[in-house]
Amino acid sequence: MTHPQGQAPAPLDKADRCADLDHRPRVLLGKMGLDGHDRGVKLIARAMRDSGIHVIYSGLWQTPRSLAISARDEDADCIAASMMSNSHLVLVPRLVDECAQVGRPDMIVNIGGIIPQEDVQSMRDAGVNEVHHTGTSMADIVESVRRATRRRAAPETYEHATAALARALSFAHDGSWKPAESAMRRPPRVIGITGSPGAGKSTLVASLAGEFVRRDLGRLAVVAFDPQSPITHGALLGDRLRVDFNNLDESVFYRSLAITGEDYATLPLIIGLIGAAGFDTLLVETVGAGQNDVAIRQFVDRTAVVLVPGMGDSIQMDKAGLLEIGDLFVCNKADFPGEASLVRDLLDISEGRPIFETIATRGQGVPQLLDGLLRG
Ligand code: B12
Ligand SMILES: Nc1nc2c(ncn2[C@@H]2O[C@H](COP(=O)(O)OP(=O)(O)OP(=O)(O)O)[C@@H](O)[C@H]2O)c(=O)[nH]1
Ligand SMILES: [Mg+2]
Repeated sequence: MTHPQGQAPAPLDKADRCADLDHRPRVLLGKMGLDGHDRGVKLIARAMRDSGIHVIYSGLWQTPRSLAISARDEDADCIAASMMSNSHLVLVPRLVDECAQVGRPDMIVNIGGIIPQEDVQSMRDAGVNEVHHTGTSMADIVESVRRATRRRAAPETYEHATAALARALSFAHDGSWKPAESAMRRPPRVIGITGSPGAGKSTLVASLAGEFVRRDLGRLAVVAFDPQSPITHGALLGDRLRVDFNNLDESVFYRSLAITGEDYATLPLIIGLIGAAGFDTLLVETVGAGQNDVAIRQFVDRTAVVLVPGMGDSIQMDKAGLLEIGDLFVCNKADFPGEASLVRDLLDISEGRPIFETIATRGQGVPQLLDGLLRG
């Protein structure tokens, strides 16, 4: 069928519109149910990022439960759920309910999209904070996030241990609180996953997490870093999108964080809090790395460097930096041409360090990679 194009509101210029708030807002932007209309959320995500907000985009086809778990673990100030498929009357009350079930009865839920006027009251009655309609201006959307960004309660306010951990991580990462040494413990295994932007780190982590849970190898946590804008301090945290939380449910704790450059200064606190919460293994995904980005090495026990075919010739392999810090190498996107020559070049410089070939999108080679990561 042919649709008329929906009107997209004018974009906002890049400016930090949140510097005066109690803390930098974190918004979980997601879509539930079988709703493929993602044009609006993409525009909203960009407008939020360009206004100094940290946006965690959890992707399409979420269940109310997976969205609630994501909002709790990401310690979102609010969930911004975009509803375009006429399923709001069923899914939105379930979302509010699930937030309470997973330990965050106070989570603010804002919705927008195709919500008929006559349904607005029942959405409010279900516990929804704000209802927005098509044509809402980007400035109004940013305002709705500002209204939702209230003074944060202390971690111990939450009875649910994971909700408390998620809040403690927020405080530790933004520097407003430093946990006591006695409140921290390093998990037995801390593994860094680094490599150039788009190499497939998050897809690999998602696939590794699935394999880890299938094998019942203990409690796994993931911390994934994405860049923060030097202009607005906003960030689009898109690593979580690769993980299927509809399936993994609560079996993996996953937290996205924004940093400027390679400033991992808060990582020791984050590692310590996650270990103290009883996690055995922590995977840390770095921001997309360049040749010089080697800082992660000092925080983790082992580092996997993810490479993809077609990035250069064998001279690149001899350059100092990123390739030196790998305890093992992953040649991901092994379905791309040039894979054999990448492996050959890596063999020349690997000095016995293992090389794994993977196709992360299909889970191919991932069981072997997990074995390799756990062996160290
Ligand atoms: C473009 C469009 C499509 C595109 C989608 C492209 C894409 N990747 O998104 C295509 C052609 C693929 C499509 C397909 C379908 N569509 Co369509 N589509 C539209 C259309 C014309 C515009 C949507 C749009 O992009 N608007 C522009 C963006 C920027 O606006 P927005 O998404 O509404 O978001 C704004 C606000 O709503 C608000 N907002 C949204 N969410 C949130 C959340 C929060 C927290 C806040 C604060 C604000 C907020 O802020 C945004 C900025 O203003 C609408 C009609 C309309 N005028 O809305 C129909 C419409 C949404 N589609 C509809 C239908 C039925 C379908 C199909 C089922 C049609 C079919 N039979 O094939 C399929 C289903 C696809 C799927 N997999 O889900 C219906 C939905 C009916 C309903 N809900 O009752 C609509 C309303 C058309 C109609 N009048 O019948 N569609
Ligand atoms: N063909 C192919 N595509 C892949 C593979 N692994 C990942 N991708 C795709 O590559 C793109 C980037 O994947 P991500 O996992 O987000 O990469 P990333 O390294 O985490 O990216 P940043 O976090 O932005 O640095 C996505 O479109 C993935 O679907 C693979 O093995 N083969
Ligand atoms: Mg990533």
